[in-house]
Amino acid sequence: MAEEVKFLGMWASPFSRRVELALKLKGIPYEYMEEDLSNKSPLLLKYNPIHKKVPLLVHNQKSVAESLIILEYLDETWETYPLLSPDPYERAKARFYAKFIDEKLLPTMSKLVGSTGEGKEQTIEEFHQQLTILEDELKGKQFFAGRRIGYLDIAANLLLLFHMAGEITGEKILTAEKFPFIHEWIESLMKMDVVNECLIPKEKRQDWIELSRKASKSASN
Ligand SMILES: N[C@@H](CCC(=O)N[C@@H](CS)C(=O)NCC(=O)O)C(=O)O
Repeated sequence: MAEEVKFLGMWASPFSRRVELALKLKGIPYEYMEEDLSNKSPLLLKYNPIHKKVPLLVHNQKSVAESLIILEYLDETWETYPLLSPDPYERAKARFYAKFIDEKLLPTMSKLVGSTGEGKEQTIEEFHQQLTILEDELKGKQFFAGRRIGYLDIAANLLLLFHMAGEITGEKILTAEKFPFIHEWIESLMKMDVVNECLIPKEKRQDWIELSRKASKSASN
């Protein structure tokens, strides 16, 4: 049976970009459907009635939600370009840090995007402590997964996007002096065509920064 893969995403969504990168690395043919999150499609509401969020994968009419779960599903379903190591301990570590990124780093990052003045220094300090954990994990390696990018490198795309935002706003918090390994990791990723194809398009980056600021403000209200 021919595989039918639909991927519902949204251009500014970092979680959608994770799925896009995994699909491309694995060479899986798919149909991309851009969602308007202010007017969600019947397909999204039907297949993701619990969260109603993107990204969403619909594989032969079966839906899978949540970006990290989608990455694992893709890896278990398609053998091409394995994202997770065959070693159980390496897999456990990759999952642990991906969870750390979503549960700890992301809220700090969102706080930083929306914050000015009071409390910002403290948030930067918190962010630096969290980055140090990832810096240590990356020490001595080109990528989190070793010599090529894998599951955790894809999950850590939030760092890449944060760095990209800093290049535009001039606010450089993630510096090469403080975080040489993360910086080198970013530089290596930015040299890869497939990664660049899965970033926010250049002409939309200013809009994306505005959207992120609005989202972080409404989350903190
Ligand atoms: N934990 C989810 C987060 C997904 C998420 O927050 N998606 C946002 C776009 S970036 C969304 O669809 N928001 C729509 C809404 O909240 O109604 C994942 O990893 O996929």
